[in-house]
Amino acid sequence: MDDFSSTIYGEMTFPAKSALRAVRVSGALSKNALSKLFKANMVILENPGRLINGILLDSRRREIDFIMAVYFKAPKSYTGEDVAEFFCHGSTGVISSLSKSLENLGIRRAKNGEFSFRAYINGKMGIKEASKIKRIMDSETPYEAQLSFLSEDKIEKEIFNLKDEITKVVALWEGRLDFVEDVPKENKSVWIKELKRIKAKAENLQEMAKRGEKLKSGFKVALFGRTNSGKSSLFNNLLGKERAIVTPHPGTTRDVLEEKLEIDGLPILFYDTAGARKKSLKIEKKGIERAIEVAKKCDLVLFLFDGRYGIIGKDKELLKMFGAKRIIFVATKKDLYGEKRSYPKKEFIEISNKTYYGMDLLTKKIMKVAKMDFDKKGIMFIDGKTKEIVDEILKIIKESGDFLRKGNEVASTDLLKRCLFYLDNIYKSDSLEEVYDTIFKDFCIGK
Ligand SMILES: Nc1nc2c(ncn2[C@@H]2O[C@H](COP(=O)(O)OP(=O)(O)OP(=O)(O)O)[C@@H](O)[C@H]2O)c(=O)[nH]1
Ligand SMILES: [Mg+2]
Repeated sequence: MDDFSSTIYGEMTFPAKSALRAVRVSGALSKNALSKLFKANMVILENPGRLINGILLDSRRREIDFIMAVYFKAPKSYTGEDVAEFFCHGSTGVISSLSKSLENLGIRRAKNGEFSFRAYINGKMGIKEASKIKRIMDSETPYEAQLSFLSEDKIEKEIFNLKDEITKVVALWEGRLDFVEDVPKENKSVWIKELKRIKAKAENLQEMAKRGEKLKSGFKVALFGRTNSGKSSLFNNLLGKERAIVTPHPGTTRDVLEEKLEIDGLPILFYDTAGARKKSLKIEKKGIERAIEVAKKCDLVLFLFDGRYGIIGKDKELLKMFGAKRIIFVATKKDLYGEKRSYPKKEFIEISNKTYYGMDLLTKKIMKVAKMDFDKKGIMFIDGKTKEIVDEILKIIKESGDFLRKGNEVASTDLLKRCLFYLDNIYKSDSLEEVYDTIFKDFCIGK
């Protein structure tokens, strides 16, 4: 990764037949590339930053395509080096010809993220901006993209607040220690209270990061209930396709099915599970165990029951397993019983998989719960390094508390100072190799 003197090229667009494909070149030979491979009425090298119409040539100056090209003169370019960009017709033949010609000029293919890495080396972007770009590129839903854009500034602000809080407490404690050797017992609770304030802030940060991770993986919803309650039918209706097999026979679904949907810009994962019944076969039992296991891990359980019978016998047994988990009770087969039923103590939604009665309401309810988890204020995407630092800080705060309780205020203060050291290092760069591996390696070739 230390070969910064070579000129590199990479395709910026997706390599497929399309309206347009673009190739970027960066380094000292960019000018060569333009003067040898681009022909126009205007001298492109004398017009930096201007997109110019012309003709693409190959190494033997044969005409290949009508294209547009632009020249950026160092340091006023993305990478900080001389840059040439070629916007060609989206043809495999044209791009192959251009690649070959560039290689003939001694220009090599870029590695993933190498343009951005050079931009970083040349001071064109910091770690913070690079992390932001990485996150934006990784986002899969509009909501995620929006949050990715805000994330880095939010992390910086939160880290700053935490640092500020710790600095204040350290100053306070050091000041007190200058005056008294032994802290009186009655004052100890004040120290502990101060430490708890910091801990709450750090925990909040950790919590927001966890939500960020959850947003990446999706909000998980399990469809759970007895055999024949209509889980697979609802699963199919939610997805708008016949994904799961539906039959009138109890015990149709034997394993867990998973499908991702985007609703209101949020990724929602639905799990169809095997239903339980009184006399389950051996194979069904395995399925039911898996169903319980999956449902326990989900963020929300839709507990389905046949609306004609309500929550009975086995349902109650199954319900006990979920403890405090968020559950929406769903009475199915509304088309078969008409009158609104009421079952003791449980609030429930009535639906019909046949007439789609109640489907909108059910979706709204699911999204209401999901949105609570994905509230913008409470989410942050943090990278692995920051996550490790936050975890470490929480560990140190805990140790600092242990020392306080043992009456060793000096040791607790020293530990808190260590937290400050860690926080100072969040936006400090590691070795170039590490920076490349943690951020730029995942970028695409032309980025
Ligand atoms: N009339 C009516 N029939 C339904 C409704 N929902 C499901 N069914 C029928 O009930 C039977 C069982 O439906 P499934 O969706 O396979 O039920 P399940 O809960 O997945 O069953 P298992 O996979 O065996 O646990 C099928 O014959 C469905 O057509 C509904 O809302 N109304
Ligand atoms: Mg089923």
